[in-house]
Amino acid sequence: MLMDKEKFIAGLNGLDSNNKDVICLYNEISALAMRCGTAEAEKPAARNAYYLSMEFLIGRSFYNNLLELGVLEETAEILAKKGIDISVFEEIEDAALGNGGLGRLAACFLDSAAGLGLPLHGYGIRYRYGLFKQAFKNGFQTELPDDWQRFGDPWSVRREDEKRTVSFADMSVTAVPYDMPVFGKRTNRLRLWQAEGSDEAEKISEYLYPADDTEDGKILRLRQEYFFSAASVGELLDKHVKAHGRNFEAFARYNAIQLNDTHPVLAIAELVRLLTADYKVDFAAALEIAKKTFSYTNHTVLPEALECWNGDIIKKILPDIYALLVKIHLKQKEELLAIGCAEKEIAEMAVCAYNCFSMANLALYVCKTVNGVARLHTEILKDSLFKTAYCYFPEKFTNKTNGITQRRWLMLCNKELSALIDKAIGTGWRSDISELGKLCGKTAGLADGFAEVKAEKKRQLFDYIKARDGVEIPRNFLVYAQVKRLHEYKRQLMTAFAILEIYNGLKDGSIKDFAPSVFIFGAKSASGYRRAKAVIKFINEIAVKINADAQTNGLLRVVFVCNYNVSYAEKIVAGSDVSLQVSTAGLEASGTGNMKLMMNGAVTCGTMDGANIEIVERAGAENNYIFGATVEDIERLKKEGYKPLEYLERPAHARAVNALVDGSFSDGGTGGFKELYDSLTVGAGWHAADNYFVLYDLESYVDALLKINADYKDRRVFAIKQLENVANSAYFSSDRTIKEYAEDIWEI
Ligand code: 26V
Repeated sequence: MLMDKEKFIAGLNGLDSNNKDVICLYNEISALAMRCGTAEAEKPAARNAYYLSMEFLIGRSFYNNLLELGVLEETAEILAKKGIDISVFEEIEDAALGNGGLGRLAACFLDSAAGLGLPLHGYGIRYRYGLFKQAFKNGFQTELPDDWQRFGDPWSVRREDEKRTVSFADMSVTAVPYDMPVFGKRTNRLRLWQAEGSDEAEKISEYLYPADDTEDGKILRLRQEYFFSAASVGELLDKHVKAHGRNFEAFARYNAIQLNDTHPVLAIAELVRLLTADYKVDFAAALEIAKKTFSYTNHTVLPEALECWNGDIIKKILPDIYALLVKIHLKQKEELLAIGCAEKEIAEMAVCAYNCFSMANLALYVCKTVNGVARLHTEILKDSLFKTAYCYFPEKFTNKTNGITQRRWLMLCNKELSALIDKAIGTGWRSDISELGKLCGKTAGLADGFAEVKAEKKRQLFDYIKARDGVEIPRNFLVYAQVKRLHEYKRQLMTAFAILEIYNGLKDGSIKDFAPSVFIFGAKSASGYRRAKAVIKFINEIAVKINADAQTNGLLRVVFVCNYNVSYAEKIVAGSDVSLQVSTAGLEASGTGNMKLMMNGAVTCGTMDGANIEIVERAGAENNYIFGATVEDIERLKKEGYKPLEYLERPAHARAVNALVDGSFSDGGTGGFKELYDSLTVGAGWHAADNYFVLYDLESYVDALLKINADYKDRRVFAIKQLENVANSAYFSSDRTIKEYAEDIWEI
């Protein structure tokens, strides 16, 4: 028993709800669940895995925790008797301690591990303010602080007794742990550190991603990374000594540490520092222990995201770590020479080059395993980004295709589809997701039921959009959705051009028999990312114009929902028909939104990139819409010399792209639209024209969108395609991913 259910139900029945507002009820019910849910002590596991991550994008905990505890339905019933609709708690906002895919993946992993009964615990930072709240002012994104704790934080427990000190050259900081239980078959723990002690100290856990375009910003970022890495590793080592004495050889036998991207990589240096300085372990032996303990996951191939720290900055705030990094660097050089690496190869793999410390190279050198997050991505790591390291250490490399938790992304966000699945194949899939495959072969018979479910989820989504964003969408419109962070490589701008081409085609009559459709966007842009912000403004301008056009608005609408977050995503993935995954081939490491949409029965309209490839492989090319340049095409284009202007010769493209600069839309005098236009046509100091190949792929993109639109006319056939995606989505459950990590890497 995970929870004392009787106690919870009795407590809930006895709850006096009179004159209490939603926030008060939320806190009381959550606290009751915490008291009943954690009554059973965590079974200690001999060997544990730890997930070190700068981000945990948890979303709203209330419904998810009650679901995991097995009391969600009863809670809804009891509250209904008291005259309270359980959906009122939707006004409690998300804990958004992450930016996007990487942070949400961390949350899905914790959910899956607990669900499978595997001892995986999270370590991260308890930011005072999470990812900013997005507002639109005249179509421009503005950012507001996300004061997520204003609703209280009933799911966390502050552990005063387990606080620690993290030292920097110029200050000591107290790291106070806040524990969040992760419910499932076993209760695991997410431990988030809060920095305290002085105003300066508190700054460390104040903001997720403080701007790092200044030296002060960079130092703060480095402090954040070291702060949570050192607190976590220090605690693990203390616990080890308590349990096993100074038998450090055994450390890696009891602890597996997964580094979520390069952000926590300093944990490696910290472990070596503690072992050598506090316990007088010999340096080489300490490094060997680290080599057996750590594993590293890479989440992007974009060079601007691969962290390198300037040696002077490290030396200034972490002198001991600096000294150790130099030692590690020299040891690495010695080892590489010994196995016969050439100078050039050593330089490519070096922990330090020109006084810059590469966190990726440090991870590659020390970690037991290195993994990419989709098959193609891992291949790219091996062939390009980490080619030299792969050449010498091929045994380190492994692929772990991402996944998503079906509990939040199907059972919780789509009760209607879940019920349909129950009826068709029984409820076994709820505890063993591989049973979802039993839907294969039954999709034709379920098509009508599925179409009804989709219509209902769309109705709910459109109501929500109307209430939140004030945009009306007529019933039964075909829904194309592109929801993800805003980045040039994800090519929301290409979708904007495609919409303009369709709009122009509807107006001049060249596009006929168009099934009424809406394009839904959801995305936040980094606050200093000018081009991404210009894209948001551009799409908002397009939406205003198209939605107001009485000639076409019965056929085409556009909405950019404001403040897209986990809770909004839950509505959109359930209500969409088409999942737009149109990144430049080779650049999206995996994508996970693609999996959420697939599991809810959206067909993928996408490029051969990231996990799209595996999605299509499983759900069938005939049930999805793949278009555009492949990785090989892009390589060839780069070699041959890509000339984007040639593609602008097509009048439809020219008209759409010129809309940026011909006065059709206003960027409020910011120059943002001209900058986008120039980035496509002439390039900039740091890149060639159209370096994300928007113009190259635009034609085949529009064709794919129109093909989908035509196919949608046969609702039954289209519903079968959608169901084939649901039926083949089990592989993309994070339960599968976590099992692979547990077996191949963590050995838990
Ligand atoms: C970080 C940065 C920071 C500097 C500015 C440019 C830039 C661009 C991208 C990133 C991405 C950071 C890592 C990340 O979030 N990767 C995402 O990880 C997901 C989970 O593995 C994966 O599904 C997404 O494809 C990948 O983009």
